[in-house]
Amino acid sequence: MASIPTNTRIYTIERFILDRQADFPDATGALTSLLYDMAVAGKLISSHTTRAGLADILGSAGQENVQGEEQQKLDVYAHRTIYQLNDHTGRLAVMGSEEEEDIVPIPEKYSAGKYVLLFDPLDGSSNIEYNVSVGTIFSIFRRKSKSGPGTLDDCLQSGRDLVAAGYIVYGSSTMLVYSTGDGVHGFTLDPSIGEFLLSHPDIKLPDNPKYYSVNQGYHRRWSEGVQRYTSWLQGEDGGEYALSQRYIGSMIADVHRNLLGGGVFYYPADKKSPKGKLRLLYEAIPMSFLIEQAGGYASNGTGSLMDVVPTELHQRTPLYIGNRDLVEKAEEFIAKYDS
Ligand code: AHM
Ligand code: MG
Repeated sequence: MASIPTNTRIYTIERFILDRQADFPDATGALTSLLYDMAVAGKLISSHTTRAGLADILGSAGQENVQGEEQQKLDVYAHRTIYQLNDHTGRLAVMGSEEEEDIVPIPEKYSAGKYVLLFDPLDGSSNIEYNVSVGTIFSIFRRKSKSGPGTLDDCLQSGRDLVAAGYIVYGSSTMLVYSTGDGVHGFTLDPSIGEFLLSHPDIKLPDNPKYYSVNQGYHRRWSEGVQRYTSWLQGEDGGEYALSQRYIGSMIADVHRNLLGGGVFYYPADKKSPKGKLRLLYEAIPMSFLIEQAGGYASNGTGSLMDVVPTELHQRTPLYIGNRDLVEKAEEFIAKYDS
């Protein structure tokens, strides 16, 4: 991995991504450009999310704003922004979005490329009206088909096949965090110059976790194993931590906080959602890749999420993600009490 220069405090994402490309002499630059386009998408979506509270003043979804343009719901805007930045570049064979039922083809008039882009345009979007952090999650795979338009099969790949994944969290500041498999790097958007600057090089989960994050309101819906695991995290049943509970209800923001502070986020299968709520391809797999790159682990409760090969685009999964020992403990409780 190219070393991170120490002679400057200003290290833009563009320079960082380009420096990484230098590690791969055969690289064509397509992945570099694709990552940079995701950073551009992040800036555009960020500028819209920060104006979300002005919707009533500037016109809400379905109405025209003062410029006579129709307002879009933010998640639709985020989807279209990512699509429009990527449909014509010749880098992608196909896309998939949590906002779309089926795969999102590249228009025939443009050439098909070698990569596949899957994204959740705005995770946690039900939080927007409360001014709570939301985020964009993306995954990049190599296509499996040889040529022509990309297929559903090109999208159904496991975390082990990922070329890159990342997220952009729109919080008190906007951060982009990504990995191409050589560690996890975080950039903070400086809105005054419109650039993402390297702020968190080579992120590793802290050894001493602080938080557990789960929707505790659903306690009665959980299995015995999940209930006992939660008590263990609280320091009962021989639990060694007595962690603090924090739950935003935006997976991206919850996992981001735990990545920096240490801890575990989980959304288990429960009586209401027997297969879990979160999406395997759009949410669980990319976050698992990032957490593994940061020294952690992600599981569906019985084994590594990185090994699960999706069979459907919108497949759901239980998710346990964070510090390895905490996630493995969830697997232990589930194996002991739920199987
Ligand atoms: P979304 O993709 O429709 O926004 O749903 C996913 C979100 C996650 O960000 C979050 O962890 C979860 O739903 C919250 O669900 P709940 O309100 O059931 O706790
Ligand atoms: Mg989502």
